[in-house]
Amino acid sequence: MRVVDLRSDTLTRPTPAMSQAMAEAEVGDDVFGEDPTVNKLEAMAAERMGKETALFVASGTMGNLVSLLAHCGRGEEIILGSLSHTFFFEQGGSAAVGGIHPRTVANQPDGTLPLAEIEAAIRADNVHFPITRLIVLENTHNLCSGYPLGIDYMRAVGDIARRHDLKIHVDGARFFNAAVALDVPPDQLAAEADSVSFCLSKGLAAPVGSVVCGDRDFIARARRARKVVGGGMRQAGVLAAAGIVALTEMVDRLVDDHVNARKLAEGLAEMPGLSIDLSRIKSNIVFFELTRAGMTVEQLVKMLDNEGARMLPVGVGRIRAVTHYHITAEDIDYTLGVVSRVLKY
Ligand code: TLP
Repeated sequence: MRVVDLRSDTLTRPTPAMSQAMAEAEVGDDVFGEDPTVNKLEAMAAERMGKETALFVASGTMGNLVSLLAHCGRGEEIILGSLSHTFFFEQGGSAAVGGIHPRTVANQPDGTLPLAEIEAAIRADNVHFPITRLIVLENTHNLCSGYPLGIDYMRAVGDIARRHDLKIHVDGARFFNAAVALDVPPDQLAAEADSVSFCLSKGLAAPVGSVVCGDRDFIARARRARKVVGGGMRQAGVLAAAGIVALTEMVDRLVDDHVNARKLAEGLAEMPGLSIDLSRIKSNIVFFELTRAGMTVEQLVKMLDNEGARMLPVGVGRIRAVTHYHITAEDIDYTLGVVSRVLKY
């Protein structure tokens, strides 16, 4: 049976060019700093983000964890969104591993944290309080429909951070989706961030890996943190080789994923029993709600699955579909056919 799998862009498999680059990669021991392919990927990533240097890590979760460990000490506090991946989906790793205290601010539907609330969350100098060190933003924002945070918003947060001597970390798992959606160069979008972590293994289709970018001192601390969490990889050039292809060949095509997401959303909007706000479709993530009585989200997802269209139930009454490299415009037509058939049962 034909299966169109929209559960996540993490499902992407390496392209033929990636497989070839991996097979032919020149490698060395990266813990010794001697893997030329890792070094090349890190240099390319830093250049794209307009940062001094970079660090190749195993995953987005590891990228965020080592960044937080590099920015903060035990008992220090980060301000982050109540719906952020770092708060929601990373096992509270920065608290569990680093003793870093999370202070959440409610995300707005567009993924932002209200500026006044960020400011209000910053601790005064008082013996009772933890010390605020870092603001964590997410771009694009996964649980907020893949919304991109724009340059103006970044500048406003940058201004707060400067005034209070705080750092900014961006969980940019889908940072290139944000840059493409906003049509801005990634380095400009990253300009206010002290560190940005982006994933090679989501829409960019590499099999493994993320890259953390920042200044040399920060990356030196992140490198130590990576080692203590067991992320010192050896001949990691076989993975970095795919990452280089991802950065070279897979960024510009993200626009196709955004077009397909919109096409899917417009089709779903026509169907009775579903509710979707089309104004919220900005990148490759589509959230919609089931409004039809007598059917649960889990039942709907199961029926879709049986008919060859896979999506993910996320939160109460919500379903997520994510477009990516393996999803064509024709797959969207097929998916819409499946949804409409299933809803008629
Ligand atoms: N997100 C995954 C799941 O964990 C939910 C997905 O399918 O979307 N930051 C953001 C914004 C993410 O969306 C993810 C993964 C991560 C970090 C973590 O990346 P990995 O899975 O590489 O550790």
